[in-house]
Amino acid sequence: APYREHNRTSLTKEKLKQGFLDNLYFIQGKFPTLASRNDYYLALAYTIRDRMLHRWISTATNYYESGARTVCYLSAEFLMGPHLGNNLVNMGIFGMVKEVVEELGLNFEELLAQEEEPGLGNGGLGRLAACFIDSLATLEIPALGYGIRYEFGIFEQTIVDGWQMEKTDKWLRNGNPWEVPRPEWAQEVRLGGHTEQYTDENGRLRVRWVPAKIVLGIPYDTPILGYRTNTANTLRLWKSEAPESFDFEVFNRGDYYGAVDQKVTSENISKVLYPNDEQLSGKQLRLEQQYFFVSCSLRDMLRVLAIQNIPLSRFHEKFAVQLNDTHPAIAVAELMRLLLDEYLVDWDDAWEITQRTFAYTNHTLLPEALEQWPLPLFASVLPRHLEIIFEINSRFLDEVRIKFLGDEARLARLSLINEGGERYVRMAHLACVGSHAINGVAELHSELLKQDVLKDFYELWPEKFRNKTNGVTPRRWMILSNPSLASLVSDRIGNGWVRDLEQLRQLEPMADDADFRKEWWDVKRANKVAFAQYIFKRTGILVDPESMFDFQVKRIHEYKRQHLNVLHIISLYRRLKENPNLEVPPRTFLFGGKAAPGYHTAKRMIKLITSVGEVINRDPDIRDRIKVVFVPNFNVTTGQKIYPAADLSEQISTAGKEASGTGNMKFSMNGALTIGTLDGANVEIREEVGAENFFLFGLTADEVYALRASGYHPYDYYNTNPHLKDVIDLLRGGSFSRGDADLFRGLTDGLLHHDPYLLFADFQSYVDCQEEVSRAYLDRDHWTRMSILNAVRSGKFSSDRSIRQYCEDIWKAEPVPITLLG
Ligand code: 26Q
Repeated sequence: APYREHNRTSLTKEKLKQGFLDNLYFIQGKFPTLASRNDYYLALAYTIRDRMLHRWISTATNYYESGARTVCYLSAEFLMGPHLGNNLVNMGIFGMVKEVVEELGLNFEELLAQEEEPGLGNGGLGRLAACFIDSLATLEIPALGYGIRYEFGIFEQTIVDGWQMEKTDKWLRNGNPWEVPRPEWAQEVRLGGHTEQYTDENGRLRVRWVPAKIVLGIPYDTPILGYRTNTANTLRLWKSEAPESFDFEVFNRGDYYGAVDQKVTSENISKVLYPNDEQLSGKQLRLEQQYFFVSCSLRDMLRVLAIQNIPLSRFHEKFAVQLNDTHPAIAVAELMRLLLDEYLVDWDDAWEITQRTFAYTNHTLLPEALEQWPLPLFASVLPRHLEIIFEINSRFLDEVRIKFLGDEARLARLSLINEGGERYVRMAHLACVGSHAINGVAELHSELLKQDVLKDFYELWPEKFRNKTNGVTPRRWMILSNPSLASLVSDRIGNGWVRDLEQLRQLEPMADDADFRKEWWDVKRANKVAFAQYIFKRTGILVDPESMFDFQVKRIHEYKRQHLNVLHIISLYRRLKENPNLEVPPRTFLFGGKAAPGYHTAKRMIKLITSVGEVINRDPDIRDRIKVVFVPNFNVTTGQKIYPAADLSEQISTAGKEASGTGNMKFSMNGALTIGTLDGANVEIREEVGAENFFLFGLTADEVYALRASGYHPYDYYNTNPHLKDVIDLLRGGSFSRGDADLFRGLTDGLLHHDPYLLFADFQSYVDCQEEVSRAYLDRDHWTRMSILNAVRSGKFSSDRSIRQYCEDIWKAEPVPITLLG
């Protein structure tokens, strides 16, 4: 068995150490006295990568030979977080490698922290994709993640004078040891230009697309290990480049600078991740990005089909392609185009293959967030696709006409083209029509899709609609981030729970065991101490680990209602000032999250949080009782420190607005209690952990709907609720803006006169519920009991469960266990 003995693949401590020093010498070209921390990190990363390659190659060979059905997860975002620690956990060598590193006199934590996280996503949707590819590998499902290798990921956030500042994310500056470029599998992508009709040699009328430019997509592959399996799947991200030959043509015409210019334009396509909540219209580059990675990915699948000698007619049997939201929905038109124009397949056969290939996941309930592209822009980037979309639409509307005779309004609502004024292509409609399955990401969300956002499609094709409640990987979000909790659990029930999270329920009886509760509390306490040190280092604010750590971390958005949290904080502050004898436990309110750079209200919400914090944290009467902290730059890395240190998780979106949420699951798994509305997956978390272990407040989605229908008047709440009035008046008077009554005028006026997310309607219920939380925290035993029950009843929220359901119900994909070569 040559590979098992090999210096670069063996998992013995001695060989690991040898490999590490070899890599420092032969890859970094350094010896210990001159090596930087980054040299050591890279040497270590390569040592681990060496040991992954054998599994990766074995996996590829096994898949090739089995010809197995393959899941392709198409996503514009993969928010992976750092690879090193996760790979060590999944390979089962975390402890051994830590020892090796420490025996060499190095600081292991420091080396792990040296990795720049690949932040190739905005938030929930991108992180979900990352959890899903972890679970796919762990369940030994043949799968690839396809996406874009952005040169700049999500911006880095700093806070200056209480405001968010953005810095570009240069995650590749020190090199990326986890990826392997595969230039031999590059794909050409056409863009722009026009179409022409011609008659082929058989006398048939055909269409030719004459593009204005061609760019190259270079795949960069990253191995994705399963947890203690031999499987190493692939994340394949495309980087755009200028094709040599195309450059050359321009060069020949004597236009050297034009050629260089072309090169720059080509490279721009994969340059930067777009933030969500950005005004879309006119963002040609974003449409080009979407088409670029989709086209590369579909052509890559066709390449695999060809080398495996599988006929084109069986494309949908070989590949199950999941569309992560509408960002890759252009795939429907692109597969049609490839089949029709390049492989000369008939329309009906092409359409059948297409529909049987794709499935679509929706991630939003905000109608304004549904992607639509202005027709002129679409026509100029993808002229042939627009023709195909018109043809799909015309055939589709014929079908609707037969089913709903004479219902013209319905036709207009269902059409792939929004014709009300400016014309747009509706990407969600394209995804629905081109897919055999459509799913939401939590029970409530899937129901609301059927009743509301996609109602017309549901009435047309009820059989296409599914629910697949989101999940998160316990490998990153428990084992790696909260090792003390993980070993407390494994000490009692072994480690079967890591692959089968429902096993945590075996610990339910331990909630009544005082010794176990003490150990549980101590773990939480130690995590809080560590986080308090982190806060001090990052913000200079001292917080008391004895206080309740109350977190709201997520993208900053009005519908997520960080400002409702702030209104409660102001109300509590006011009550404590008025009545210093109030018995409330000390609490640290922590916020984290990025605002889209162009979303001005969200940026002002950050300023609101930091401004209220500044007043409270300085107030000598209050600062030992409550503190307000904004943790800068919330991302995967900081998340891994946050969830284990949380007592309370704020999930307070307006009911009916948050599709699922996944942070809510990470908190609960780590023993935080939730204060939340009946929104997204909160509903299911409450079902699982028990209503008595969950702090519920606020209107239900139905009540929200009814209130809006009957006319919502936020000003009436202000007038009739003196507590609310006091809070708003303090804000309006400048108490938290050093007398500047204008700083938050826009926010308060918006609430008083519009309040689209019903903060005022939920205010009193929220404040009352927070009082209940405070009372509960005073009873440490009872709180710990609830904390334990939250964690051990969160088995449903493993992404392994989600992926099993996708495999069974949508993808029809089965495990292929990997035998290692050699
Ligand atoms: C679209 C067009 C142009 C530029 C950017 C975008 C864009 C990018 C990202 C739009 C939306 C997103 C991200 C959405 C997202 O993260 N949604 C969240 O998905 C989670 C996983 O299902 C859910 O848990 C959250 O409820 C949902 O908000």
